[in-house]
Amino acid sequence: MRRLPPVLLEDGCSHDLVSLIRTILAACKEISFRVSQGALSGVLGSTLDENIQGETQKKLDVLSNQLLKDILLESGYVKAIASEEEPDTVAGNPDGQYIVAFDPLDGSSNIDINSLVGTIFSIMQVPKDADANDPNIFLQKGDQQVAAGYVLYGPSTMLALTTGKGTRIFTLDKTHGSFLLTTDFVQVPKTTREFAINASNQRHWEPAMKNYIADLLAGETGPRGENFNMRWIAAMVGDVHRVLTRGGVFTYPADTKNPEKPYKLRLLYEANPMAMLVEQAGGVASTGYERIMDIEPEQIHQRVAVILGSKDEVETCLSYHA
Ligand code: AFP
Repeated sequence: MRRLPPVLLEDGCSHDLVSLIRTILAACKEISFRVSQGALSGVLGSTLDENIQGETQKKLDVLSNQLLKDILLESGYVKAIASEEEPDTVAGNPDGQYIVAFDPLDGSSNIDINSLVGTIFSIMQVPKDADANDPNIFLQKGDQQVAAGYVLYGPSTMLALTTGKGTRIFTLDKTHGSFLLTTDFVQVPKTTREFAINASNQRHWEPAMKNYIADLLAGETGPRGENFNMRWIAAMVGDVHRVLTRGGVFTYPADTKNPEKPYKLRLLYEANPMAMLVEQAGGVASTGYERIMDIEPEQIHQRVAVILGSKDEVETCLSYHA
């Protein structure tokens, strides 16, 4: 089986980009080990702190953030980082040409129940003379990402990665510590009969999403004339991995539960990298009203509605929003 570095070099990625991706993966291997040790490594449970999103930080959130932050800032490739767990961007090497936005441990409510969690990352490029202390260097459209991926810490540790030449899946061979290519050029099936949404928010959704989901739930006796299956992992990495593997629609739509926070998922380090992975695999990623990777970000922790997955089904969902 082929290892990650030669695959990326054959795709025309620069040595620096390949080294940067390997740097991220070095931290992810350590996170994978800590996650698999669970209670034995003393990392389960919460800290007493909240992050910038007002969410209680889990010990593993803090640890994963520190591992990624330290290794990236010391690597020399990175001008600055933005993380879900950091209120502000953090400057690295002023001569670095890459910036990295990441969610160090997505799905943290799953940590203590030994369920799926993962790391999501987005890599962008900046001019050499850009100011490492200027947070505005992160305000780039998703289309400007040079690479995006996630590492899923499940029964096996898997990497989904794109550098703009398709989406590939690698599996961590824990005996050698290498990510080996296990699925080349992933293709999300165009059609599906599976969807993922947190249905407990139903009464707070916009009418378009209420109507769409009601028609799916009506099954073969409803307007769609087919039965649909529902799944919810409560970790976007797990749900998107299922979509990449066997198709489906994943959505975290707008809701009115908290009028100050109509969206849940973060644009720079959740929606954009997942949108790139899904589009590169032939799927669609939208807010319901616009393509996610067309959004001009205004803030590093900005949130958006997300509807992504199998092309035909996402387009059907979008037709309810038209
Ligand atoms: P964290 O990034 O705080 O771990 O949250 C995970 C997440 O943003 C996303 O991965 C899930 O799809 C979603 O939250 C789950 O939300 P619910 O709490 O509504 O199930």
